[in-house]
Formats: sequence, structure tokens, C-alpha cells
Amino acid sequence: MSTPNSQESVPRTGEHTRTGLSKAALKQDFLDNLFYIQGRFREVASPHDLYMAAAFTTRDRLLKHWVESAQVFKTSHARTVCYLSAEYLLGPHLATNLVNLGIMETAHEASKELGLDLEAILEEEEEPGLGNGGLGRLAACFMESLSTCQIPAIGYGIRYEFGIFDQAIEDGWQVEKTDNWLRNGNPWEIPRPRIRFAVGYGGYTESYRDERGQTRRRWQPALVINGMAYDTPILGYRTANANLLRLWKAEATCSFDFQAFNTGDYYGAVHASIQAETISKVLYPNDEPEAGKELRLKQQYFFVSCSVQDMIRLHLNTVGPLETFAEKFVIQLNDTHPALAVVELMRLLLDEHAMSWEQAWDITHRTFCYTNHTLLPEALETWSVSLFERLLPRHLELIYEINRRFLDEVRMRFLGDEARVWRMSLIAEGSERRVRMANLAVVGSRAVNGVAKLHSKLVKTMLFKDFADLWPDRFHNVTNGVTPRRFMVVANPRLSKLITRTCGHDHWIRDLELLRELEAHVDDAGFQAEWRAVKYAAKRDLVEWMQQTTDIRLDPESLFDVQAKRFHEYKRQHLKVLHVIRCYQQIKQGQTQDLVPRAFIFGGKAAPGYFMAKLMIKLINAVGAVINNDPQVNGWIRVAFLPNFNVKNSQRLYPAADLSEQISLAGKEASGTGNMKFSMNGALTIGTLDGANVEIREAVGAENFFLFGMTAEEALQRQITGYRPWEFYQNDPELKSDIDLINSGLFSHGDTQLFRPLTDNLINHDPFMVLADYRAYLDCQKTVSDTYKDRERWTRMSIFNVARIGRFSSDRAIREYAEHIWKVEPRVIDPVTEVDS
Ligand code: Z2T
Repeated sequence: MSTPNSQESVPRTGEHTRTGLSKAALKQDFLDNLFYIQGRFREVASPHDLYMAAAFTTRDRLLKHWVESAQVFKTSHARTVCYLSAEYLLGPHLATNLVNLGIMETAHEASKELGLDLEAILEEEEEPGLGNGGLGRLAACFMESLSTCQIPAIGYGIRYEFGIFDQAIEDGWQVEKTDNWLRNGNPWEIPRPRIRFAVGYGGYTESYRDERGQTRRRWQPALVINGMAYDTPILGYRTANANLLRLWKAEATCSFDFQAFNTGDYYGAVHASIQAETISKVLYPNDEPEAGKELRLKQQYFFVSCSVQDMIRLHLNTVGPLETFAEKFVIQLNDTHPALAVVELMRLLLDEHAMSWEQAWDITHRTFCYTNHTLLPEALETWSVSLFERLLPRHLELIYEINRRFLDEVRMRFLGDEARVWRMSLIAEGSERRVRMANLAVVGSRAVNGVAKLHSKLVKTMLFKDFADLWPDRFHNVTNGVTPRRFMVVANPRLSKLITRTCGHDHWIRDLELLRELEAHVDDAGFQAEWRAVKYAAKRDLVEWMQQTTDIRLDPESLFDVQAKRFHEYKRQHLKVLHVIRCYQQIKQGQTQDLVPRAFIFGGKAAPGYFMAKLMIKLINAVGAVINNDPQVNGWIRVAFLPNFNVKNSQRLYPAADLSEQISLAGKEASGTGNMKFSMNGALTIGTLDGANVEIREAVGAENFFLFGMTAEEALQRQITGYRPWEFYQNDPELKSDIDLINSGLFSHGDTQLFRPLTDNLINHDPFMVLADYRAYLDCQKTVSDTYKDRERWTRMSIFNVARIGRFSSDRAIREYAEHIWKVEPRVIDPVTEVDS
């Protein structure tokens, strides 16, 4: 529903309304923006000028929906989801916004008539890489699906000045380059200088008497900085709903400390403002917490405090008294990074709004929900009590009080079970006492969920077993999903057009289960040929791009075998390398009967401080250098490392993949989301029964999935009974010879030590059981090769993968959250009618 007011507030000046969707309107507004915003004529415009003009032209069209949505949500008091995430891996905005506005085709035609190439303009965009990997990308997919599903939502996070580093490969090693994504300006964000909040750090707490003579506690921080809001509209697919992504930038409370200035300490005064700005300066490039990083805790508290203060302001301005806060807002914690929000809401309700503990806790507890994204113990966040005390003394007091009341409940329920009390405490006791953020998140939330069926089961039965004993109904599963708008329509227009033509409609884009209609065509030889042609064209595109960026030549006729994801031992990129080396040795020995020509393509970043992950990257490039330059083998196999795997580059990769490598040790990968993106683009999966692989296999059919390896249970059992990797090394001559070849120096110009840390670790410790799964993996890869030789069979399997992948749309995930976790309903925004289309 649109209010009469907002109808009139959309400027209408004849044909070019700045919001019209016709080709004529797009052309005129593009030229206007080029002139009035970039200050350029068409003739002298740089590619970047053209991109900016296209972005502003598109943004104008978003703003109409966004302002309208905000107005309706505000006046109708719509229940709103607040998604709190330290990371948003958004990827380029322009193409997805054009698709969601329904004007991609029109924009293509408009560009052509202006003598411009829209593809080249899209290439110009530098993506906001405000995340590390799956967790940050999931937040971005969820924001898009929230709008598409028409659920009122605000995403809160940090406006990092530098996102995830750009990866260069030099001499085979990863080299990190700073990501200066704001350098040329960001046309998608709207600064909100009026939306600022003060955030305190340090200082002390004290008791005092309030006006009514009551004794209360308060916090006197030693340092106060400001957070300022930057808003980015996120439009849904073909809806008028546009939600808000609100990212906070840190700044000094006043840019001049006059006291210091007057005493002549000019430098000191400016220094304070630089210190404050440091807080939102850079994203931590680790997918695991870095021990004791004070700035990281400051970042977490910074964005959490701004966000909760913003919600309280919104509530007071629209609904009224805070008693109904939990009815208006539900807060979703994306892992424990924003778990401090539980304590911050308590602090604000108690200290600033004078609520009783009971009422404040009731509201807080009914507001929060928490998603866990990992079982790896090293990835579970804890902060030392002493750091907490120094940085957030009032919050530590509140955590102690939450803990005291909580542990009383545990003692009451499990009489005399002090071991359980120790395990469940929010404070880990030991030589250094630490705050357990995951326990805080579970205690503070009304719902806790994992991100795939297997993961959620392990969350409930292993990680948080004690909590599930106490509160069994608190634990849920919501399997992850990804947005088909970006990962199919934008990334793979050829496939999308083929699907639309075959189905006779494009409703599948908003209702992905409709892809099932493709099954009716799976035996149609003509359709199969078109399907293969689409994949071949995508492979050719990738070949060309790889040639330009890395100088590596790939053959589009070969099987494109791809592993692209963050580098981590548990993801087992080294298992893939052992397979590559096995193929190499087989070819060298003239045994090619089991092979098909393959391109082994790797992509992914390693945390800068993760030595083993960086060594794996070096190993891949070293093996590649030998293989690619050996004419005896390079007709069969090639190895390519695609540098700087980010959202933009991922969109080149998914459409071109024949085989998707999802080979983590079972029980370690919480869900995986790349697995879904590959499958959506017609790649077949070789994978373990880990994370969402289990459900993908169920959905596409076991006969269309290459399964290998131990189950999570078997892996656990083996760990318990004692795993001896050297036995595998000794007993399997091929495995031994593959590892020995690495140590021979063949791939390292005679250096027999370079890869020792990796090979020694495999033989002696192998924490992720690479050697135990090696033989099963190679056997399975033989099945892959055999299957690929039967092109028709492979094509049918590929079609089945796409036809049955509908469940893994993030729209489905969001609807499950909405119904089972958030209890929130869609709120449809009626589009303001166009005057010129
Ligand atoms: C991350 O990307 C994931 C988990 C984390 O645990 C941290 C980061 Cl940065 C704290 C990933 C999981 O590894 C992956 O399995 C999952 O699909 C993804 O989150 C989204 O849930």
C-alpha cells in the first residue's frame, strides 16, 4: 500500500522521472547523470565515469522503492528482522539491481543505442568485499532474499574501509594487497550524518542514587567514539520491497579536541580522531578468531552498540514504550561475533531505561536468535576476562549476573552435577579465565540453529549437548541457501535463458522448485545438446579470462574440475593435490586408460597468518608449473590457480565447472554454500557426506552425485580408536609415491624441505584424515572419468542436478527462518505506478 504523500514526493517532470523504466528514460537519465554527477560528456567519459553514471541511474530507481518501503514499514509498525553480522560479502551491485528491477534487457538495449557496451560497464565495478567467505556471503544472500520474500528487515554491520585483501600470486605464493574499495567512491551507499551514536570503551562502573532515591549502577567510559550510519538499499527480485543495509563507520566524537589544541598539542588532538577511525578501518581476514586481538573486540562492540541503540531509537520513534520491543524486533546473530548485543540490550534497558532485571531479561531473551556456523573448537570465540574488564567493565558485570542466574537454573535442574555447571558456565575457568561467547549466545537467545541437517544434529548432540538437555526446544535447523538471482541469472545468463525458453516462463527465478519442470526434457537430445553448448560457451569464456589474467591456457574440451573456497586443512585441498599428482604419475607411466583430459582449477584465499594454508597454495602452483610445462602430460591435464577468488570471479567460475569438489572431512564443514552454487550451474559434485552435501545428494539423487569417504561417525570413531596415518602411507604404494614425489624436490627446483611441514604433518598427524580417505577418493575419481566419457549420461546427470536444486534457494531458507524462528510475516509493498512505461 502506498500513502498519498509518497506518491507525490516522487518527482515527475515529464518523460524522465529519474525512476522510469523505459529505454528512453534510462538513456536520458544516464546521460544526465554522466553530465551532472560525473561532470562529463559522453565523448570524454572514462570507463569508470560510465559505470558511475549507470550506477546512479540504477540507484535512482532503487530509491523510489526504498523510501516507499521505509515509509510503509514505519507507519504500519511492521515486525522487523534485524540481521547482525560482522561480515557482508556483497559482490557487485549493478547487475543484480538491474535484474531485480527487471531492466537488464532494457539496459542492454539502451547501452547499445548509446554506443556503449554494458558488459564492459559492469566489469568496472569494484566489489564490496566486506567478508571472508561463506558466512559473509550467506549474509548477503539472506539480505537479498529477505527483500524478495518481502520481509521487513535491516542488516547491521561494519563499513570497513578495507575489506578482504586482494590476493596476488607471486612465485606461486599468496601475496596480500589492500582492498581499497572506496577509492573511487561508492555510488550505492547514502551517508546518514544525522544517524550517529556514541559508543564507550574502558573506564569504570559505579553506584549512584537516581532522582527517586534508588541505588543504580552506571558506566563511566574513559573513551567515547561515534558511529555514523551508511545505508545501502537492497532490492528484492521484481518486488517493490527494498530493505536497508546499515553499516557503521567509526569516527571521533569531535574532530578537534579543543583542550588539547589550546595547550598546543595539535598533533595529539588529531591523533585521537585517527585512533577512533581505526575501529572500522579493516576487516580481520581470518575465518577463525585471532587470539587476544583487542581491536576485534572493539569492532564487535562498536557495531553492536550502534545497532541496538538504533533499534531502540526506531522503537521509541514509531511504536513507543520499550515493553513491546520483542514484538517489534527480532535480532538474528550471525555467529557469535555480535553476541555482545545480548549484553548491550540488557545494559541499555537497565541502565538507561531503568527497567527491572526480570523485565529486561524477558525482553532480551525473547528478542534474540543465534546461528552457529562451525563446530571447530579453534573457531569458537572466547575473550579473556581481563581484556573484557579493561574494555567493557559494565558488560562484564552483566555477564556475571546473567551467569549467576543461569547457573542457579542449571544447579536446580541437575542436582549435584557440578561438572555440568563448569561446562555450561559463560566463564571458562583455568589459568586464564575467559568469556565463552557461544554460551552467552545460547543463553541469551530464544532459538539456536545450525546451517545444515547434519551440522544442526551435531550442534544439538555434541557442541551444545548440555544446553539441549536443559532446553531441547530451543534447537533448530535451517539449511543454508543461495540466491539464484546472482548465482544463476547474473552469473549464467545463457543457462538462465535456456531454462526460461524450455519451461516457457521465468517464474523459476522467484520459485526455484519450478526448475523441476526441466526433468520432462532430460531425454530430449536437442535439449541435451543445447545444455552442453551452454556449458561449453561458459568454459570458453573462462579459458579466455584465465589466459588474460594468468597466462594459463586451458582446453574447453577437457573436464573442468574445480575446487574454490577458502584454504583450510579441513577442506582438504591437499587431498585434491594428491589426486593431481597421481594423474601426473599415471600419464608419465603411460597408463592413461582410466583418465579423461582434465583441467584442475583451484581458487581461494588463505588467512595471512595461516602458514599451512599458504603452503598448500604454493604446492598447487608448484605442481602446476611442472605439469603445465611438460608436453608429455599437458595434453591430458593442466593445473590452474585462479587468483583472487571473490564474488565477481566466482561468477565466472561456477558456470564453467563440470565437477565441483566438496571433499572436507565429514563432520567439519558446517554447510558449505559453494556446493549449491556449482550444482545450480550444472556441475556434478564429488563429495563426502558433510554439511549440506548430504541434503544436496538426497535432493538430486544418489545416482547423480559422486560420493566417497568416511561418514562423520566413522571419522569420529577412527579418531577415538587411534588414527595412525603412517600406516596408510606405508601400506599404499601409490599414496607413498605421491607424497614422496613432493618430497623429492621435483616441484621445488630440488628443494626437498620446502613442503616438509605439509607432508610431515600428513604422515604423522593428519588431523583431517586425508590419508584415510585417499584411496576412496581416487576410486571415486575413476568413476567420474568413466562417467564423463559418456557425454550423454553426464549431461542427463547435470540436468538432474539443476532440476532438483530448488530447495537450496536462500528464499526457502528465509521462509523457514520467518516461519519457525522469527515468526514474522511478509509485508507487501505496492509499487508506485509508473507514468512513462
Ligand atoms: C565462515 O565463513 C563459516 C563459518 C565460520 O565459523 C566462520 C566463517 Cl568466516 C565461525 C562458514 C562455514 O565454514 C560454512 O560451512 C558455511 O556454509 C558458512 O559459514 C555459512 O553458514
